[in-house]
Amino acid sequence: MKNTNKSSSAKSSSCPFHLGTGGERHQTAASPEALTTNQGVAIADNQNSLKPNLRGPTLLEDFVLREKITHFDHERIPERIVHARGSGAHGIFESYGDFSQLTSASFLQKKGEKTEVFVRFSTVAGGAGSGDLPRDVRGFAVKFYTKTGNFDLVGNNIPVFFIQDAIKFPDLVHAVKMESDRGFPQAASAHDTFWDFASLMPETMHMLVWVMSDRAIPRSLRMIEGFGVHTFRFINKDQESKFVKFHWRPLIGAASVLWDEAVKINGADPDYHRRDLWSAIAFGEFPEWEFSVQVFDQKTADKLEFDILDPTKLIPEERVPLTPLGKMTLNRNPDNFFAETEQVAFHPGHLVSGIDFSNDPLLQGRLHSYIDTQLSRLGGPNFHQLPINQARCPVMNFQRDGIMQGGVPKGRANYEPNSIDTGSPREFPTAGFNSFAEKMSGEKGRIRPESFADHYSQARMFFESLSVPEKSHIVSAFAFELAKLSLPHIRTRMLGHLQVISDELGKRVAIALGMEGRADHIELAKPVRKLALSPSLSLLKKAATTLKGRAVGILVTEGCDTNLLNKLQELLKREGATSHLVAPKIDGLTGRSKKPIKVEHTVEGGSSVFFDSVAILCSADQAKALQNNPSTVDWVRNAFNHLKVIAFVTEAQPLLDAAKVSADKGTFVIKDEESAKLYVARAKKGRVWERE
Ligand code: HDE
Repeated sequence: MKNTNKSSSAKSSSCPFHLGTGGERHQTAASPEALTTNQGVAIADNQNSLKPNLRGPTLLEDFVLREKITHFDHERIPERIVHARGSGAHGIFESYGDFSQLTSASFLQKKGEKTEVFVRFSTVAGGAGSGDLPRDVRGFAVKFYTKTGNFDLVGNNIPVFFIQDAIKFPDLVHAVKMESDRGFPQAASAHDTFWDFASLMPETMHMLVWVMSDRAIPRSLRMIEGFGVHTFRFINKDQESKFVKFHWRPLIGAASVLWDEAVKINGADPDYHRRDLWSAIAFGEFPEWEFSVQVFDQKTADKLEFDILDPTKLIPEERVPLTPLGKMTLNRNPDNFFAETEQVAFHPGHLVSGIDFSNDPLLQGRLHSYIDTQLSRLGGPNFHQLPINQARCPVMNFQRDGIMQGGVPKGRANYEPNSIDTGSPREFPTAGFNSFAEKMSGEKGRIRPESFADHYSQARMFFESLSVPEKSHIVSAFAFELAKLSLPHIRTRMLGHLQVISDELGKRVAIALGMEGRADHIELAKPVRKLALSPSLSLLKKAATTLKGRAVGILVTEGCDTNLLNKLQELLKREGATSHLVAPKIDGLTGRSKKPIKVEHTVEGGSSVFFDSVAILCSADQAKALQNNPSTVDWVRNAFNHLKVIAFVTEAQPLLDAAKVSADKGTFVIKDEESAKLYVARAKKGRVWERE
């Protein structure tokens, strides 16, 4: 589709709108093109509206003004009711091989087959202008522009969901978003209505434990896992079908921040995740994910303790391992945020041959919602014509007209079959989309299967599969959220549920709240079962030993050891980390070598919460001076409190003393390359959990 905002002939020097170089107002380039209206009419005056006299009212006939203001008025389209805040990127998916045994999906037929993708990551509850680090689920939506049509995998970074049936979604979203009478809180689940709803809906329990876990406060969008959540089907060319669950795994490892960091980051840089994704791609550090499926047949499904159609349950990898299918690399930032990230329209119903739905009642409801939402969000039924949504293969049908019709269909026949236009498209039984021929019988009704009734066993399995720090974070998160409630009966009801999920969880949260013995009694539909643990659900147990994609903050001062700084930066670069210089001042800094040092942040602007690890390279006299500087002391103190591995030169000791940093397994004195290497080796292992 052509960009219609610009006259396509305007580039030619013979264009009537190509201005000369003499005397025009506000002219910046040597020979600029004329400003025009959207109808291509050159604008003579872009500074003053049309009036009947010098001090008179503005005239209705000023079409230049009215067009400009009208367009401006509608610059924001209605934001997504959920997942409003998002960040997008273009990329490539590359198939690892020929998976035709499993699926006839065209993008999985050949090793090395490349398919363009566009990905949009998002938070769920907040508005488009909210911060990047609330405690929330992250959307992970991928549009594959395959040569046989677009396939949208519209998933999340958590493998299960809050509810089992689509009919509850508006209730869930109303409950979690800002309360409708007061308009707050923005992007936060820590309020009465969310916990009221959740505590009355036991099916939310498993998801609640996930949302209170570290998964809900990711370190970076490059470091989240992704899940299709529902069970889908693969179908091969012989119409044989297997069930699949979709997974994305970040190649640099999944990681999270601490809650205290999340709170501080949201204040210090609400665009932290968006900036991080954008910068990584801009600097050629392309984020990568492995795409896998858990493949299983009906026999395996029958053996599982849960119904595979229940989206509040997962299938542990220990039961059905992942089959890697390919790799996705995000390698290009959008050219225009609105045109691409905002206007991209995902829909779980955008499916290609070889993939099919399951009867998961949550997925089934989504199939209506997404196309419906685009009608008002993007203004009509032609949203597929927007460049970001266009299929990369021919689109040929008899759908016509409608608001914002961007095409000019030719020919007389706009129906099928027809005998007028012999070249017009026809149905294609062999390679067209065919649904799996599933046998169905039974009685119609508003019903839910008994096999969906156990809401606690997997919640317990998840909690008990985690490491000690991860469990503690869940306890603190529940305590934080429940302490925020103004209605005590919701708190005691929730404590009742937590007690059922796990004795340990219930007790620890109750103690943290000072409410031991106050939990409500919860009537269970089914007894809780003891399930085998699934260590693969723990982020820490499978944490990558790497500095790839990680950021190291280096505090430098006037007169610091430039030689050591260079060596440290070189070592970090070799490990794939980026180093960021932070100093008391942004300009005019010189090191011991008297050479100027280019600084990226001041201490106030470059909080240590932005970094995965820090190094303190100050000169002796500056360390003494900075002892009395609260921002610098906080910078160091926060790094220590947030369990970061810290390197420092001996000259920095007074500053460390002021920040009450005591030596431990995560603090390293560095003086030369050898000692810096020891620091780097430990920093690769991540946080100093012993310190927590
Ligand atoms: Fe969505 N969801 N959702 N959702 N969802 C939307 O579609 C909806 C659900 C997810 O970056 C909306 O275009 C219903 C599960 C993502 O543009 C809307 C139900 C999962 C995104 C909608 C669900 C998701 C959305 C809002 C229950 C994980 C952002 C704007 C039946 C598997 C996509 C839009 C993007 C967006 C409806 C449940 C993921 C209103 C009715 C489960 C990642 O159509």
